Amino acid sequence: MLKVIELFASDTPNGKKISIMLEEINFPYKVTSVDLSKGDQFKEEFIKISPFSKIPVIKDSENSKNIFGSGAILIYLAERSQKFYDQKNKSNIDQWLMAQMGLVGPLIGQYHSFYRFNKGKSKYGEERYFKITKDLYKNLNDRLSVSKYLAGENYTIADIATWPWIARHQWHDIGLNKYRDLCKWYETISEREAVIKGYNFMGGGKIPKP
Ligand SMILES: N[C@@H](CCC(=O)N[C@@H](CS)C(=O)NCC(=O)O)C(=O)O
Repeated sequence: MLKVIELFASDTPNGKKISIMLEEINFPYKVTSVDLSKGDQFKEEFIKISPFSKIPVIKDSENSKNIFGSGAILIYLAERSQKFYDQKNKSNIDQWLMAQMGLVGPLIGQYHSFYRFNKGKSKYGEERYFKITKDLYKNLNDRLSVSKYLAGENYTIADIATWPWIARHQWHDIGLNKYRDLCKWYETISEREAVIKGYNFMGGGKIPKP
């Protein structure tokens, strides 16, 4: 019987990546909420396990390990469960996972900051990140027009990392429906039981339809 993994998170795309993964691999876990609006991430105790003051973090007491950073956590859990990270396809999965870490997450995150949370403060910022986000939708759509999932024929941690960002599509005012293959991928993943459960890990509700 596996020991319970503690997930420190907030109800954000980076948090949901890990709850979805934990549901997918069926590992027992409990969620400790980190309230970013109250500054919990800057508390001394939290910085000990998350040096950049970011969620998500996991504590795996079975292996006496704390891991910060969603990419590292996904790889760790995939290796631990032997799921969604086929070593024969590793370099492909890594490429798409790192593209999420370096591009999809941080850039769409900036778009949220300018367009969703600080509308009217910077026309330049809103326009810049709107264009970048639209380009990312196109890049992902192009990839998914020739590949069922991001790293090939199978669902992997690259999809688990990317999907929660597209699940914020209603904030983006781009129109997910206009991107046929991205939309199909989004809907296929949205139907997975683990995704439905993991998405709602902090009571955030139902997955938004395209
Ligand atoms: N590269 C990190 C990024 C994590 C991240 O940006 N987390 C955000 C929430 S989605 C956060 O904790 N923000 C708190 C802050 O910036 O103060 C990862 O993939 O885990």
